[in-house]
Amino acid sequence: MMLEQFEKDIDQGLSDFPKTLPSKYFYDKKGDELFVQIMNMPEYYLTRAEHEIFKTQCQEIIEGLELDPNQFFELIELGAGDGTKTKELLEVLHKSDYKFEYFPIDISQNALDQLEQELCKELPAVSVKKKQGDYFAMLESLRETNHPKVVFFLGSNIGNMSDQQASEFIYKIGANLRPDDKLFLGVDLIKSANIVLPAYDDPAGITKAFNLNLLSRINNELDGNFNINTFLHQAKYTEKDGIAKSYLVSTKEQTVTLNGSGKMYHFTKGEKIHTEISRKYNDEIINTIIHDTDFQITNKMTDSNDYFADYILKRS
Ligand code: AVI
Repeated sequence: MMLEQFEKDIDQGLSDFPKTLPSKYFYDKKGDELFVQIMNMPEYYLTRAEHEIFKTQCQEIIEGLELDPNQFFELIELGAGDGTKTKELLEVLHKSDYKFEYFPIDISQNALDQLEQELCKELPAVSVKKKQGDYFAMLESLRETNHPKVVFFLGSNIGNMSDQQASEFIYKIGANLRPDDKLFLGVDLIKSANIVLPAYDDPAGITKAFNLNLLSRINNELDGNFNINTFLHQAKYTEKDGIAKSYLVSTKEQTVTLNGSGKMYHFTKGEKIHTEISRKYNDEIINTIIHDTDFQITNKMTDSNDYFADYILKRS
C-alpha cells in the first residue's frame, strides 16, 4: 500500500464526522499476527464453522460446483491466507483424480510463500500457481485461459464491505468469468448477539489489541502521537441489524498530531472512531446483493450449528 494513499485515507477518515478509519489497514505485520490469534480464539466461531464445512462436506462442494473429473478447471482463491480450509478440498480433489490448478491470490507474499511450501510437502502433485497482488488485476490476468473457473472467497471477508461495495465486488468478479463459472462465497450468518458479540469483544482482549493496532500503525507510519491507553475498544451488534460494528472510543478530550503531515485531530471525551463493519447474512440479503450481478445462488452449505454458510453462485 502506498504511504500517500494511506495518509490520505487516514486524513479523510479522521476529518469526517463521525470519525472513521478503513478496516483494510488493520493488516500490517502485527495486525496479521493478531488476526491469526483471533481465528484461534474460542469465541471466534467463524473460522471453525467454515472449516467444519470443508472437513465434512467436500463431496457436496464438488457436486455443487458441478466439477467434472475429466474436465480441467482452475480453482482461484482470493485472499488465500494460510489456505487451511481449502487444503481439505484440494486433498479430496487430488485423491479423486480431478484435473485442476490452484491459484492462491493474496496481498501478502509471505503468506503465499508459506502456503506454497506447505502444499509442496503435503500435496506435492497439486499444481500451485501463487499470485501476489490486487485481486482484479490477477483475475484479469487469468481471463485469457479458456478453462472453467471456480473462485473462492472465504471467511466472510465480504462482510467487511458495505452491501453496495459487496455488490460491486461480486459484479467485478463476474465480469472476469464466463457463463457457468462459479463463485464459492463464505459468509457468517445472522444469529443472536450472545454468540456474535463475544467474537468481536473477547475477554482476553485480543480483538481490542487488533483494533488499537490501527492507531499504533498510524503512529509508526505517519509519525503520529496517539496515546493508545486513552482509547477503548467497543463492539456493537443487534440481531435486527445483522452487522457487528467496531469502534475506538476516546476516554478523554484530546488532540492528536500526525507529525508526518502536520495535521491535528481533536477528540471530545467519548468520541468514537468507527473502524470496522462485520456484516452477517441470510438468503434474502445475499439475493439483494447479487441482484444486479450475473450470479444466481445454486447451492448453500452450512455447518452443524447453522452459524456459517458457503454459497455457490453460478455465473449466467
Ligand atoms: C477478516 N474479517 C472477516 C474479520 C471479521 O470477522 O470481520 C475481521 C475481524 N475483525 C475483528 N475480528 C475479526
